[in-house]
Amino acid sequence: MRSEKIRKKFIDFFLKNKHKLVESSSLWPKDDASVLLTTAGMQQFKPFFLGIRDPQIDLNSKIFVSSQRCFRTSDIDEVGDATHATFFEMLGNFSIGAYFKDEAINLAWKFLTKELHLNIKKLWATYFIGDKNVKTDSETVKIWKKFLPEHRIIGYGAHDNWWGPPGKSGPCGPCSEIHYDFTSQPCVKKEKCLPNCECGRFMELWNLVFMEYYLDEAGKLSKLPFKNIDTGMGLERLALIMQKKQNIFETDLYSTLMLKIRQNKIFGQVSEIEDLIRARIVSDHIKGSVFLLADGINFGNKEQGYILRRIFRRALDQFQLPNIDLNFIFELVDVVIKKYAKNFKYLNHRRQDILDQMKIEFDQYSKVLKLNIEALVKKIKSENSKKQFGEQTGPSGRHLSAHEVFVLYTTYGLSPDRLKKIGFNFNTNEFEKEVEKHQAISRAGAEKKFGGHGLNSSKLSPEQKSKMTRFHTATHLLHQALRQVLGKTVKQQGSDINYERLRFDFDYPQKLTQDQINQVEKMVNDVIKKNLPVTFEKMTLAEAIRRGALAFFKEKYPENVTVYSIGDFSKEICGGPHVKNTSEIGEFKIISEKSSSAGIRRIKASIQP
Ligand code: ALA
Repeated sequence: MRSEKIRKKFIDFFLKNKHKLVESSSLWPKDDASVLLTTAGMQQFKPFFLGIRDPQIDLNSKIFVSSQRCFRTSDIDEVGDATHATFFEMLGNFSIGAYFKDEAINLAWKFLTKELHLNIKKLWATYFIGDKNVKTDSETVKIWKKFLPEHRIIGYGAHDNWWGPPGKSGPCGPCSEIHYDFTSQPCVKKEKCLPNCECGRFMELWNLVFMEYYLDEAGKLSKLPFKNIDTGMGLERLALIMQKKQNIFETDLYSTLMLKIRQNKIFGQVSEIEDLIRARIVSDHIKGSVFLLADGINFGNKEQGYILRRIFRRALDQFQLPNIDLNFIFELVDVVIKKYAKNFKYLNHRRQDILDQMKIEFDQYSKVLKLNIEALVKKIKSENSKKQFGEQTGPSGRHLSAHEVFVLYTTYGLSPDRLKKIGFNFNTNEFEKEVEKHQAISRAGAEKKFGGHGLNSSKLSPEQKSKMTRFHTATHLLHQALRQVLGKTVKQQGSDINYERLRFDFDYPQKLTQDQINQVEKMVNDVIKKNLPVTFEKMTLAEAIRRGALAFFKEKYPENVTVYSIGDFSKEICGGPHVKNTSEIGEFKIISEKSSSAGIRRIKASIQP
C-alpha cells in the first residue's frame, strides 16, 4: 500500500467517523513564541485546547483529522537509523472537549485492525503509571483490556507516557502509546524486553494523548477547560509496516531519493554501511530543507534559519569533497517536490524560490569550505584566551570550547559536524546549550516586539506613538473586514506595527483578487467614516469567547481579559491601546498584498492623516 493510499485511508476513516479534515498548517508557527517549528499535529489546535478560541465558531466542528507536516530537531542525531527523521508527516485525530479516552482508543484500534488489518498479536499498548501530581491512568488500562491481553498493556512514568508541552509551557497530558512488535523473540533482556526497549524489537507507532492539563512556565500544572484528545502516528512508520520494510528509508516516501543518491556514488570510498547512513542523512535533510524553505524560512544564524542552515549544510557535509554538485542537489529537490506535490500543492509554486535560496546558501558554504580552517581555529582560540571567555582551551590542540564552536559557526558558518569530521573535539551538548542560550535571547526580543508594539519606547515622539495607536485600531478593522470578505476561517497569524505602516499576516490559501482587496479597503474606510466609538470591557476569558471576541493566541490568556469593541463591527481580546473613535484613524490604504509563506498572506497598509 503506497503512502498516498495510507494517508487517504486514515483521513477517510476519520471523515467517516464525522471528523472534519483540516489542512496541514505551516512548519513555521508564527503566532506562537513558545516553539520554533511545528513538531506535532496539535500545534494548530493549541488555541482550541487552551480555550481561547472556539473550534465550533472557527471551523464548525469539535473533532478533526489531519496529516500534519512536522519537523523535529531533537532527533537529528538519530537520523540514519531505521525509524528517525527530522521531517515527517503526522497523521492525527483531535477532539476539543468532545470525545475522550474510550472513543479515542476504540477509533485507533478499529483503524489499525479493521481498516488496515494489522496483526493483533503484534500490537502492545502503554499507559501512564502516575506521579506526584497525577494518578495512575487505570481508566486507560480498563479500556485496553477489551482488546489486548493484560501482559501486553505496560505502564511507564512521565518519561515515556506524558506528552508535552512542546516548548516551556502549554497543553499536555498523560498518553497511551501503541507499539508494534516486529518479532516476538525478546532480546537479551528477556522478560524485560518490552515496548521502549532499545533493541529494535518494538516501534512506537501511534501516540494517543489525553490532553487535559496545562503546564505554565513556572512548572505548575493546572486543568485545561476541556478534556481533549490529541493523537499522532508517523506516516513513515506506518508505511514501513504496511510495505513490510525494515526501515522508513525503504518505503516509497524515500525510495526514489535513496536510489538516486546511492547510484551516484557521491560519498567516495566509504564502507557499505557508511554509504547507507550518509544517503539516509542526505535524503532526510534535503527533504526537510525543501519543506522549511517552502514555508518561507530562510537560511540564517538564528532560530528557524539556524535549523535550516544546519541541516542543509549537514547534508552537504556528507558528500566527498570536492564532489558537491548543486545540480545534483536540485535533482533531489525535484524528486521531493514530485513525490509530495499532490498532497502539498504549494510546493510547485515555491520551487523556484527554494532553488534560488539553496543556490545562495550553497555558494556561501562552498566559500567556507575553501577557508583555511586550521588557521581560523587558531585565530578564534587566541581571541578567546585574550577575552577569557568561558572554558579555556589553550592556543593549540584539537579541543574546542562550546563558545569557540559557536563563534566558528556563527561567524564563518563552519558547521559543528564538519569540525568534528576534520578531527576537532568538543562537547556537543554544551554547544547545543550555547545555541539555545542565544536562541532564548533573540526569542525574548521577538516576544517583546510582538506584545507591546514598542509603544513604551521613550525613543518615539508623541506623533509617532499616536500614529501607532491609530494603526493598532486599524489592524482590528482590517482583521474583521478580511473575515467578512474572505470568510470566517481567516485568522490572524502575525502583526507588526511601526509608525509608517501596519503589517498583517493571516491564513488564506490564495492570492487575493484586486476586487477583494478593494472590498476590504472600502469596508475599513466605511467603518472609519461611521465615527464608531472604541470601547473596552474587562471580563473573564470564557465570557469573552462566549460573546464571540476574536483572540490571537500566543501564550495562554489570563483568566480575566480586556475586550475591545469597535461599534458592532469588531470585538477582539487585546491589551490596547486604541483610539477613542474610528474617526481619529484617517484614510486607510492597502499598499501591498502578497504571500508571506505557504498558506499565509501578508498585507501592508498605511493611513493618511
Ligand atoms: N502530540 C502527540 C505526539 O506528538 C500526539 O506524539
